Amino acid sequence: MMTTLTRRAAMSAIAAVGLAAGFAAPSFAADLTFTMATAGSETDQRSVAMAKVFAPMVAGFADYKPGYNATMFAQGTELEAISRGNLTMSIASAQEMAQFFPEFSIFATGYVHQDAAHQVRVFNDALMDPFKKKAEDELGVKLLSVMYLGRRHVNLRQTRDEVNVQTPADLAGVNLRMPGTDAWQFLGAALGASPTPLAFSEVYTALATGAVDGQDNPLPTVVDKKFYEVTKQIALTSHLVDLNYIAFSKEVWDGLTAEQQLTVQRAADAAAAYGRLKQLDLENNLADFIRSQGVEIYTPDLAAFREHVQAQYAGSEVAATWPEGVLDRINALGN
Ligand code: KDO
Repeated sequence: MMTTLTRRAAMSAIAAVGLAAGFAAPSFAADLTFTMATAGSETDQRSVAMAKVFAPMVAGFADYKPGYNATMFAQGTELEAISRGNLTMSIASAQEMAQFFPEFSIFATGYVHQDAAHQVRVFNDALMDPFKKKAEDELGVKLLSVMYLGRRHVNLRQTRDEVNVQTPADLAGVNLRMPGTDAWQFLGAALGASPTPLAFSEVYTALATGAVDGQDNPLPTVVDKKFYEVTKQIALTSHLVDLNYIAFSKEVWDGLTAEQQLTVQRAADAAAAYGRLKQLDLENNLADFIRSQGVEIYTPDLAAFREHVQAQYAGSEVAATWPEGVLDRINALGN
């Protein structure tokens, strides 16, 4: 089999001959195409990181073909698509992984991860090895790196005069859109709200029409998707320091040379690091803009939320799926 370098050299030689003979130069085509599906927009920092950092790093042997806004695969179906060989990569959530392996819900549990650095320590710790191995062996999905989505907060249509969110009791009867998996719905209920499953692509319209009272996402997403146009308040609950995995087809991975695998791994880590910094920067600097759009932002009783949410998980069916000792190990990696 021709190596990439010799193939490139051969292509250049063909191009030179073609040019000398007066033909147009054939365009260089990469050996592979990495398709990547996400529900996120093109301007979401995770998408930007993949396009600006990951794609150029693998360009020597692979074309990167992203599909944004769930246009390539519906939100939540990407992992199955990878598993079936119909997709190379996705920006996958722990909640989606939990659909296949319920124990992944531990990484989707309220008030477990403390910040972006904690997420990275957890992902790179040996505690993740059995999770990663199971995903590879049983789903054919390799988790390359961890991306930072951010601190999720409660973002409502109602003004603060109508609903003043101080404790979970204040969310009683609030119809809160959450993404459509069990792990998400459990979290919504644990917050004290009435969770409603809905695809990300439908959230703006649902808020605009009043089909839901609110949604939860980090501040950069509120701005990227213009949710501030159709909401009136954000209670900074920080109930989930949310992450995504750069999920990659194990089958495609196994077909790569060792050198290509190293490049893909480095490209994923570099993209995750770039996206993390960009997202943190946005997260720290968007509050004023959101306020200027007429949305009130305030901090509720965080201790009340943390206590209530943790109490809902303790002894639950969700927590029963967590391997012995893993929560302690995650906590030990905290600050
Ligand atoms: C969402 O649907 O609210 C969510 O934020 C869930 C995340 O896991 C992630 O899938 C994200 O959407 C999409 O990438 C769009 O930002």
